Amino acid sequence: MYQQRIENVLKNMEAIGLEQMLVCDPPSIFYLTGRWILPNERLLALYLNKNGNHKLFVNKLFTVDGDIGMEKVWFSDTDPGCQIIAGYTDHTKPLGIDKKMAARFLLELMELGAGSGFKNASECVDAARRIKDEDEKAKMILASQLNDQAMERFRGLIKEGVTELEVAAGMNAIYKELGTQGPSFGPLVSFGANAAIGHHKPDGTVLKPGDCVLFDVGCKKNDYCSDMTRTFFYKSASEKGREVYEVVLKANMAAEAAMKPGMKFCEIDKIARDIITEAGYGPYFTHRLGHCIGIEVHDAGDVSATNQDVVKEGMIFSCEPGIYLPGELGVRIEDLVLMTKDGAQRLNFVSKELDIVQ
Ligand SMILES: [Mn+2]
Repeated sequence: MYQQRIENVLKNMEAIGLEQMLVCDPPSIFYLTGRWILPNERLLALYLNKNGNHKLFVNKLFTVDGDIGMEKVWFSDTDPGCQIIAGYTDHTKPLGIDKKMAARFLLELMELGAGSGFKNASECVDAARRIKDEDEKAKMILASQLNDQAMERFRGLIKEGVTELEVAAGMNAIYKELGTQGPSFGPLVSFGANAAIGHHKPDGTVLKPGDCVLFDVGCKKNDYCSDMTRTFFYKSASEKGREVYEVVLKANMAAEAAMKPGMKFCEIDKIARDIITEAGYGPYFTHRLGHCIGIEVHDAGDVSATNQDVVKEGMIFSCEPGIYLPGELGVRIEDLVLMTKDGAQRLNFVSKELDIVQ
């Protein structure tokens, strides 16, 4: 287990009056123990207690290699898992529960009186995960370096007559050649009007001269994710396409340049959104500016108009403004940034200048 990370979570629990909690989210359990366990529908829970008596409750069907610095409590498919957990929890104190605990397990724990009350405590873990330690920063930087190399090669897949599916197949092969664990999502490639459709999945659409080509791509390396978007044009770019591109680029760069610890996430979103709105495209920027990222491509926490949380050193999140003109084109430009005391340290270095591939 990672002692410092667990201590950070315990500190966050203390701040909301909790001495014990159950973590069920597999990425959070990986974050705290270094072990990936994917239980599907079965019960899996990491019990954290202020007194240091942490335990991992896990079905015997799964493998948890080696000493993880805490007791592993094994049960079988026919054992009463929730009763076993309730045999360890302090029934006189509130019990924190995370977002991934299935309702059927929580209801049973409530019936068993496993805590004096039950509290959503996801944020205790999520807030810790948002601030990367040195090991995580190094892994995130490497994943983005590989993603930069991948993007340079994806550009070379833009050729006369290709389909989105063919390009996507090429992208998967490139991620493999670069020694990654594969894409962290998608990967997404959209031609022309498809780029205006949120999360369009690659299909048989054939590339045409004048199309925009939007790549929203990321890979996993050492279990950490990268995520970047670049939008190219093929053969030519219409006047509208160029104008939209320049507005999105300005919004992306202005937000990145302004980021400082101590700001609120919503203030960063506003910088980018105001530029797009002033250019007359406000209604066509249809999503939040960004999201936190780490073990998951969308970690909890986002750069949005409603998030009042304060940006802190060590956070890594995306800056990805976009403009989507239905039936016509879509442009998005996305980097990951690491927040340092001096501002945003960009993790992606692929050129953002308008690039018309011939
Ligand atoms: Mn993203």
